[in-house]
Amino acid sequence: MSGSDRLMKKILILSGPNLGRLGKREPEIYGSKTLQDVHEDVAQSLGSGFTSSGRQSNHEGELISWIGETEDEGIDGIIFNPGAYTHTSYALYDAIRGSSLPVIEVHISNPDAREEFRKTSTIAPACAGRVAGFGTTSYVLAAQGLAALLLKN
Ligand code: CA2
Repeated sequence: MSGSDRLMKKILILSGPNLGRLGKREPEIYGSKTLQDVHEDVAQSLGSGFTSSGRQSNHEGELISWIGETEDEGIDGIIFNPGAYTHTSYALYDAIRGSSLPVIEVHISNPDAREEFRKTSTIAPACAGRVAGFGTTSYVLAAQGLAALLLKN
């Protein structure tokens, strides 16, 4: 790792089940951008003091392992869209609680304006903040919020 790398704040963009199909199905709900497009939008929106990388998994255990490894990888904060695990996963809640990094919950749609089961987030109490309902721009807004938080601390 070079000296300048060490000065950069590292943001992980983490996405859960089915989000790898973004831009390919249900564009009326989730828009027409692919997850790769979204990762690039976030990277472009961040200032020069930040780097970002994106990962997606359909598997709860893999998401949990990745969250557990972030501190060792030198990551400073996480933007996390857990997909439908948002509404069911106490294991992801525990993983976020067990990490000392700030995690911002992000959603493309507004889960509170949809079906009843989407109104519960098991991870929300473990997160530093939440952005939802702005389409894929939610990821960019969450990155801006996280960047401000990281510069403050
Ligand atoms: O609005 C969000 O970002 C959600 O996290 C998306 C989840 C949903 O279960 C949450 O309630 C809200 C679903 C992601 C499914 O993504 C797809 C993308 C393209 C095609 C099909 C599914």
